[in-house]
Amino acid sequence: MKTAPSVAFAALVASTASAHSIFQEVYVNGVDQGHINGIRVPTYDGPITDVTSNDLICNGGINPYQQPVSDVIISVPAGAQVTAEWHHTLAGADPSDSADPIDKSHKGPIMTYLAKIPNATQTTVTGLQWFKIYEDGLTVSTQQWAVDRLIANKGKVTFTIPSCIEPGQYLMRHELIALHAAESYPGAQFYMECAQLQITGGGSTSPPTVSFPGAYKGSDPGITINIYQNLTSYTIPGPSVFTC
Ligand SMILES: *[C@@H]1O[C@H](CO)[C@@H](O)[C@H](O)[C@H]1NC(C)=O
Ligand SMILES: *[C@@H]1O[C@H](CO)[C@@H](O)[C@H](O)[C@H]1NC(C)=O
Ligand SMILES: [Cu+2]
Repeated sequence: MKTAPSVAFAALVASTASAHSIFQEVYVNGVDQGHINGIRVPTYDGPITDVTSNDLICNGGINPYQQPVSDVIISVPAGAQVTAEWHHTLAGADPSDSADPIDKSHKGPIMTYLAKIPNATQTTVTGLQWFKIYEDGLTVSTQQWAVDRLIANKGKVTFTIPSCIEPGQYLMRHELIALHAAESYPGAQFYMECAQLQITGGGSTSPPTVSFPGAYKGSDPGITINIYQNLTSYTIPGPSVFTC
């Protein structure tokens, strides 16, 4: 039987209105850094939908941070493999929750950015210069999204810290965009948290950077999109991934 798309769409949005997610744990070369250690986590798992908001930088704001905000700075050798782990709520993994790590309706891309910062625990996050180190979008041949892979991997996403960047303190902005309601803007749901890193080793390369807010527009083809069709391409928002 055929259901009118608008009815199916409305039902989907209603049934998944609170099935959100929080990036809440970091692993460095496979070593667990501890639950919510070194990450600015909000208590509420809801999205940011305004690409011009300062809340798009490191969340917080309309989703207030869990207090006290972690003062841990995670040490990461340049070139290391970092794993980010997401769960539906701050309580962590819950195998009995069908929306953990995130509801399967929340299809979309996953990205990681870094920005140098004088002090990784400082409150101010405006004015930083960001570069993208990882992105995963849509596999067209299977119509599998990065979020489908995240769910299959029980909330974990692994990527590499570039080996040539300068040592120092950084924020790592790890982001998931859910596109289930993205047919018009605002509609896409931006989920992100920032981890506090001390990158060691490395080199002296300064990648080209973008600003948040600023890097995304509501009209970006990867932000305003109807995903309820067989897509022949998907353009991940933001700059291209920096490689050494
Ligand atoms: C870094 O920022 C935190 C939070 O504002 C502050 O407590 C700490 O003293 C700062 N560290 C340095 C070295 O300035
Ligand atoms: C996408 O294509 C597959 C295989 O041709 C088809 O079964 C499916 O119904 C299509 N989905 C949509 C949303 O058009
Ligand atoms: Cu949600």
